[in-house]
Amino acid sequence: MKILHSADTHLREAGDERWAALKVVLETAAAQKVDALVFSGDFFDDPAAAERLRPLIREQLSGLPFPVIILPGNHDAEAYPDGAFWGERVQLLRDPEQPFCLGETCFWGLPFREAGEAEVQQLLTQMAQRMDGPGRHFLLFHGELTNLGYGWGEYGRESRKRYMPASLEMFEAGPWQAVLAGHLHRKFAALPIDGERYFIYPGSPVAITRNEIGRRAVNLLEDDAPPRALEIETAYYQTYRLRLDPLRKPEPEKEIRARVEALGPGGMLLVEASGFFNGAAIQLTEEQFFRKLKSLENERVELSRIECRDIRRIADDPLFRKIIREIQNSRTPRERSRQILGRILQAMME
Ligand SMILES: [Mn+2]
Repeated sequence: MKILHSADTHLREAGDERWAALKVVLETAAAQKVDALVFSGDFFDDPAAAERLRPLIREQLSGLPFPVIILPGNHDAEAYPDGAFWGERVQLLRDPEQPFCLGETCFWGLPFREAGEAEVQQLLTQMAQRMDGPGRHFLLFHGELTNLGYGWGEYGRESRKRYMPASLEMFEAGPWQAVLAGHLHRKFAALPIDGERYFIYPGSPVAITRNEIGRRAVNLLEDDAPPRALEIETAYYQTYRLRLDPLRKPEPEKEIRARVEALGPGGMLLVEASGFFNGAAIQLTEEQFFRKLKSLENERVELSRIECRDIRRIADDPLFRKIIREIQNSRTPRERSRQILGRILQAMME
């Protein structure tokens, strides 16, 4: 049995980067010849998007060689009204008592609802009791794992509410083979429940906010092997700290270009620029340098922070020149001398 597991696509409209990510996930599932594709919540960003996209989703998910199993999450808990048709291969897990089974393997879903930790515990106990038959069971869950200690930002959300909180220990008692979870956007995370069983967050398959750094992945589960993060080519952010060296001519264009070239096709660079430059040497004021950095922004580059300072006031100070000579003569490694110099500059500027 081979399962591809994703979550948190947060679909809003056809044709955007999230829509493109859905297509990549479908192609990946087909290429991997999986037996089932699972989406553990927040397939849609909101019920209105689900209503709008239904005919297109039906088209996208038709003719697939595998079933698509969808669990409602906190964003799309109300997105699947009775009687709505999503396509003949789509299996909605809206009822915790009704699993979808492929032969001996059953997928059970705990659809999102407003519940505190005690209630989640109770729901899990009830679900565990239902899985008394033979065969393998998978639990689909959309909520936050309290053990991770992540803040609300990692879940890609705007409000600070808690969503179906549960601790890893709460999943120990059930007979499930694995917990296929959703809600954590940040990145792929496979946490051992005990022995060979895992609780897995695949991470969002496309960056939903700027908190989702790094290439996106889906979870590939095959028989008894541990879960595997399979990287996919979708839109994502990468951060880059551009640190200016006060002793060298700043070449932000060149450095940023090199970083962009190293990104995958969907990569967008978030640049945090800091450090010191000698404005007199490059004939730019602080404002002009700031504008020059801003002008490097394009559809793949964003200057998320600019903390660069002009040191022309002290660049010709005899004491400063002396310090530089000493550092240069001391054969201190470049990175270390840049740090030392940074501290000295900081003190002198103040
Ligand atoms: Mn989400």
